[in-house]
Amino acid sequence: EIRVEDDRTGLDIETLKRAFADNLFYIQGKLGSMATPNDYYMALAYTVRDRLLQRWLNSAQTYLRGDVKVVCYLSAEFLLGPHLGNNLINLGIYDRIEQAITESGLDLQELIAQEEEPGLGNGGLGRLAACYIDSLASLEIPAIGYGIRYEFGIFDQEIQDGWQVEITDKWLRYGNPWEIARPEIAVEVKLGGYVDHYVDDAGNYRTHWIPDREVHGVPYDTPILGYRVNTANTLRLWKAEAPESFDFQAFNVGDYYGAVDAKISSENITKVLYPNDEQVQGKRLRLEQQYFFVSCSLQDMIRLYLLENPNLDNFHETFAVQLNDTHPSIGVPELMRLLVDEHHMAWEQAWQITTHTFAYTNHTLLPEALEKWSVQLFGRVLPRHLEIIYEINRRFLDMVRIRYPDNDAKLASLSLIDELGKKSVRMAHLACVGSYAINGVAQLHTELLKKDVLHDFYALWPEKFSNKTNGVTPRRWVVQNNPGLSKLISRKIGDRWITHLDELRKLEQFADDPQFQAQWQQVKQNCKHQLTKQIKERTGVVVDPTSMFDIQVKRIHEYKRQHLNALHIITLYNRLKENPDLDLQPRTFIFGGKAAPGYFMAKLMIKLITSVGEVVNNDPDVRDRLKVVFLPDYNVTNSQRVYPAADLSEQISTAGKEASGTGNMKFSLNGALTIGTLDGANVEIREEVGAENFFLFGLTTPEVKEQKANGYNSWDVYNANPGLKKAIDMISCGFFSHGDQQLFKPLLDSLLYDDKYMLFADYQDYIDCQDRVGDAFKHKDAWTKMSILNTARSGKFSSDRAIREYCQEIWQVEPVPIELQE
Ligand code: 26W
Repeated sequence: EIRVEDDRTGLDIETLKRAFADNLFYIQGKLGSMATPNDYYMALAYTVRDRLLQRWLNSAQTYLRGDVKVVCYLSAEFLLGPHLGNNLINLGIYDRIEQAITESGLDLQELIAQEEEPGLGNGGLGRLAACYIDSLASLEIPAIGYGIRYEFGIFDQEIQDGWQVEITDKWLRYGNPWEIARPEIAVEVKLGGYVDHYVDDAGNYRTHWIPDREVHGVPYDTPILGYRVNTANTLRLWKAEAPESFDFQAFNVGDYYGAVDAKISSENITKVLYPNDEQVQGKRLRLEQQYFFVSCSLQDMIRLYLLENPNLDNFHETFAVQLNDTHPSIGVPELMRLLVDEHHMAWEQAWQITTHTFAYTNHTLLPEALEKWSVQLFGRVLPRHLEIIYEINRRFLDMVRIRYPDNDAKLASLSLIDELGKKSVRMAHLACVGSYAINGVAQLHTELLKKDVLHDFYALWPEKFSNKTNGVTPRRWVVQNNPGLSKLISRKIGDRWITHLDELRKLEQFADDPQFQAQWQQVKQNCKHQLTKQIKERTGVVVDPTSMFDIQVKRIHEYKRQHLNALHIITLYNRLKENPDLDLQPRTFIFGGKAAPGYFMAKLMIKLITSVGEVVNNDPDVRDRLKVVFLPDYNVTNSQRVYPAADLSEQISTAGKEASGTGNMKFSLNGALTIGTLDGANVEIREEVGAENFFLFGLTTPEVKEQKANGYNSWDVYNANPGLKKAIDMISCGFFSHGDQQLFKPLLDSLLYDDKYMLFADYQDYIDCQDRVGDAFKHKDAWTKMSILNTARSGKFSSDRAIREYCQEIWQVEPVPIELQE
């Protein structure tokens, strides 16, 4: 019997080659002779997508039919990174595809590099959402990711004359083979207008919201395949469209342009990702974005639920809805509105369901990042929701009054409405009141939430609070990005570590083994070579791959203190200038990260780094021992070569400011040592890898507080510390700016006269610690041992562990394996 493998599902080399050729011809409409690299990429992407569709449809069907609880992860950001390589690995067909592509006369790496990454996020929070949906699928948990299909994601960064320049991210330009639009299940979202209250014929109080605008939400679905399982969950991102292609009424009275205008204004809602993190702007369009995607998502859940159930009474038993920060917290009054106004449920029952549906993750301690909406703006965009919030607040404060009689201060501090200054809605308070669970993202962060930011809520409901330390997916951050290391590990301990990351502990026994150390060093050296090549290509700077790679990649922010790192570089530079014979460990300092376009100080920090680089890299006295590189356009794709090549990971935020950090975990997993403060998850990384394998410096959170209370004065520190003074004075006198003494003045003034983030307080300890790092790096074997132990002991920081905790302790969901019937 001859078995003909289907072109769309077959996995043997010949079938894969034929499918690839078919897709090039029938989907891209190209012959080999005219195909561009992008055509080849598209043909391959469709070949791979075909092979996961069966899993995707079976998963969706199983969830719909079965009596299963589904996690809905609501996030304004999903920083996915490219899909192709990841899907090849999760499907387990990487090697076969590589062979098929090679035999077709092409290079798989080159095709993979064609993909424009969906950069639908700013940084940590968005990337965490991407790791979590990977783990949910890999753990076979029924889940839907709900978010926004931004037409333009996070901007592309160019460096011109040392400054950041923003370029529009046109990621959809050449089409997106991974998504499928589902216009047949589009939903309607209302905005603006006013609210009517009336009594219906049966004597019921009813509410009617008369909006002044309506938009359609069209879902675009992307499959999220788990690692070597049949589960393929859905990421459902909403695009805003005008209800009609244009407004016929306006058109008929001759206002064609007016009609098209209305269409444009509707579609604006999902045009562009706001590129600020940790800084709220209070813009109307942002509120519209948040409401739009949350309303679409909740309406979608209700539609799905009513396919199988007669009413919404047990909605919360089918859906656990996680709020990724407060950005989707408008979901609380929206679900109330849908249940009470549209489905005519009693308030009390609706509140029961709502408060058993939502759980809230906080991601930041910075006061300027806590979302607040002016009541005035809120009422204009969402008049009915403002009423509902007032009613939630009235009932909530009645409860508070019983708990704290005669305590107006308590009422004011807990209220959903901030009455001081411009009246505003506190979204974190709304999220706390509307959720059955509240969590922070690292132990220290959760403690600080309980003690400071959400202290009053913790006093009310201690049982709602828990910690869920962040994690990252080992599939992308080790298997895909560091194949050399992955193969070395699997040869030693098998490959179960990929889904059970704690098994990396088995590497501990080889940490002293000279042969294993040599192999480990070889892998690191290869990665450093590759990054060296990329640095040359992308910046023109030639670096020494045997030097220590000292790396800080993350959003540029004063609290993350990239400028403290710069002060260290200047200090080393000065030492070398004073003593050219100094026995100094050669180092390459690598930076990467974007600054919010409106954050002047962060942009000036980039200019400082590039300016220091220009001087240092071109000074023949130090050239072979210090190099400074600013890698432009740091994103998921460009980070791929970075983590594997790091010797030293810079995690130097002011204690008490970084909620968790996740880059710190990616570095440690890839065998970098950390120099860091006791902040965020650094605390737990140090606990896991051992204090002797971690370079600790800096004030602790209580010490920061104490120094501030005792009138910390950075000016005095500057005058008392000659090394610091010299570094600052050089910047100030124009040494790094061709004599321009004004350029860096705003940055220096903020340090000398305020130093909100305590750079000067931590300066000397940082320098001393860096000296210990330099000494340690001279002893190759001891360093390699520490590197091995960092990897071996980082298993805790898998997003699989984090998701298991969410499943058991918050969501109460179980795995549902998917059968793969043809
Ligand atoms: C509204 C402006 C805005 C936008 C985004 C404020 C705050 C945010 C995010 C919460 C910022 C963010 O990404 N926070 C990071 O979340 C990571 C995942 O939990 C943590 O690891 C980082 O420490 C935290 O900074």
